[in-house]
This record gives sequence, C-alpha cells and structure tokens, in this order.
Amino acid sequence: MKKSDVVKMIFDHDLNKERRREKGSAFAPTNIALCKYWGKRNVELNLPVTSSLSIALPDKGALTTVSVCNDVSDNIVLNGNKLNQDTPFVIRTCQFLDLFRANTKWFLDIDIKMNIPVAAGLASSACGFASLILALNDLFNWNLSKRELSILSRLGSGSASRSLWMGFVEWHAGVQADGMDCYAEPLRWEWPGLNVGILAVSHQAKSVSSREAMQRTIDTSALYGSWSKKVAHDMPLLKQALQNKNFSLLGGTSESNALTMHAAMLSSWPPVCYFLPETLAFMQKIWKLRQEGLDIYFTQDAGPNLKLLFLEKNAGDVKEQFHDIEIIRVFP
Ligand code: 2P0
Repeated sequence: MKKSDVVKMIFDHDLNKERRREKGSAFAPTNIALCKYWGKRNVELNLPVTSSLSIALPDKGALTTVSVCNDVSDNIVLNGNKLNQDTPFVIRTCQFLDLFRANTKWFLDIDIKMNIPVAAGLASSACGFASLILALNDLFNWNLSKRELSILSRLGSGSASRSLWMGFVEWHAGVQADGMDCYAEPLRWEWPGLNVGILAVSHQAKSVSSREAMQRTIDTSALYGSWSKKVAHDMPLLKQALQNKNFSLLGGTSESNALTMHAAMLSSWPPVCYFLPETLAFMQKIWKLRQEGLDIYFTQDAGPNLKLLFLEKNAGDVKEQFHDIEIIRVFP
C-alpha cells in the first residue's frame, strides 16, 4: 500500500479545483510527546509501533498560507526567506503535495511562519505538516474531518497527526495495514496551571534525523523489544494522572518514558546520542532540585533541548533556577 492509495481512499470524489478559494491559511501548534512515538510498523505510511500521547504548545507552531501560483514549481518561503528547490525541506514538502495533484496540476506559493527552530527536536515537522494540510483543506474547500486530516498529515510526518488540536492528544497506533484506524484524537482532560518550560541547549539542526534514528533503533537495539511494554505500562498511568490531576505521576511517567526511549537509542549501533554535555548537566540539576522538594520533571525528544513540566505555582522558583527558560502555559 502506498501513500497515494490512502489519499484515494479518503478522497472518494475528485480533488475538485473549481471550489478553490483565493487563499488557504491555518495555524497548527507544535506538540510535545509525554509518551513517545518511536518506531514504525509501516515506514511508507508512517504507521507507529505504539500509540503515543502529547500536549500542544498553544503559542508555538506554524502558520501556513497557501495560494495557487502560475509557476511550474512550488515556491516555499520560510520565515521570510525563499528556500532553494533542492533543500530537503522543500523536496519533502513537494513530494507530500504531489499526493494531492495526481490528476490536476497546480503549484503553490507557500508561506510558512514558524516560531520554533527547524529540525532541532522541537517538532517543527509536526506543526509544519499539520498546518499545511489544514491550509490545503481551507484552500480547496475539501471539508475533510479532523480524523481524515490527521491521517493525511501523518503521511507527511508521523507526529503531525497529533498537531491538529490544542491540549492533550492521543495518537492511536491502530492495527490495520492501510492505517485507516491510525489517527489522533483530543483527550477530554484539561489542566489549567500546567506549564511547559523550554530549556534550549542548542538550536542547531540535528545530525541524525529522527526518521533515521528510529529505524536504526528498531534494526539494531537489543532494548527495542521492551519499548512496546514500556508504552503499554505508561499510557494508562498518564491517563490516570490526567484524570486525577496527579502531577508527580504525570511528570514521573513522562520523564521515565523519554529516558527509556533515549536508552534504546544509545544502545543502537552506531549509537544515537542526542545529549550534549549541557543536556546532562540540566538533567542532574533537575534531579537535585526534585530531591530538594521542587516538583519538576523533564522530557526530551530527538534533540538536545529539554522540556520541563511543572505547575504554575512553582513557575517563579523554576525561573529563578533556569534564567533562560521559556515558560508556556499549556491552557492559557
Ligand atoms: C514524538 N519524535 O513522539 C517522538 C519523540 C521524536 C522523539 O515523533 O518519520 O518527525 O516524520 O514520522 O514525526 C519525531 O518523529 O518522524 C517524533 P516521521 P517524526 O514526538
């Protein structure tokens, strides 16, 4: 099964160009996984081995505006800079767009405003593809459901399937070969007072893409076999924590989930290590502060930056300890 087959299943009607508007535009937030997506059961369709659970950062993400142009290729402007056609970002985006122009040829002017660094482990591809599919839905008046849009954005990048909502989101791994049961959904719980702090260590693009790192972990890590068990253990705990507003359960489970993912990566060959010395120094500081009574936890993705979890009542103490932290209220 190919990506184009999934697109055909969703568009039982023609991708009707006539109903097109002048412009399509949408914002999608970036998301931070508390239970991670690490490993695919189908590489072509970005079908994950396990379900995952994330939290959206409402102020951080991508605003994408699209309009049909008279050119013979897509033009992509990212934060005011026109990108060269041979950059990996442009190639990947154009390949994604090709899925929707099998019968009709159109090319787009795409303007992306992203307020997070690209490819530095802050889920830029997640909010990028999510905002693109929402903008296309707007431009072409597709009127697709959020579930269908989640499936389509997954074809661009797995974690993009979770970036269509604010708040807590679960992405179901599903079991079907065509992935039609593999989509994300918002969870009903809210948590006013929950904060995420971004501790930037480096904004450099990562040396190993998460796509490659995931595959290498599956192919070579002796620990990958236990990853599914870890997720099966952590998912119910995270939901229980959300339901009961049990912060230490939420933070502890998230931190342990992230460290297990990184342990599997470290045991891959060649090893995948997203830690910089500063990353480890911050971790040790967090563990020490926690021992001293500050309720603070971290999670880490495919990059050296840490995302801290803490409650609003502790924001002052956290800021005092980490001067350069960027604090985001998850439910403003
Ligand atoms: C996550 N990450 O759950 C995990 C944790 C990174 C670490 O999803 O190959 O860019 O496009 O499906 O979505 C990053 O992987 O990978 C990711 P593809 P994606 O947030």
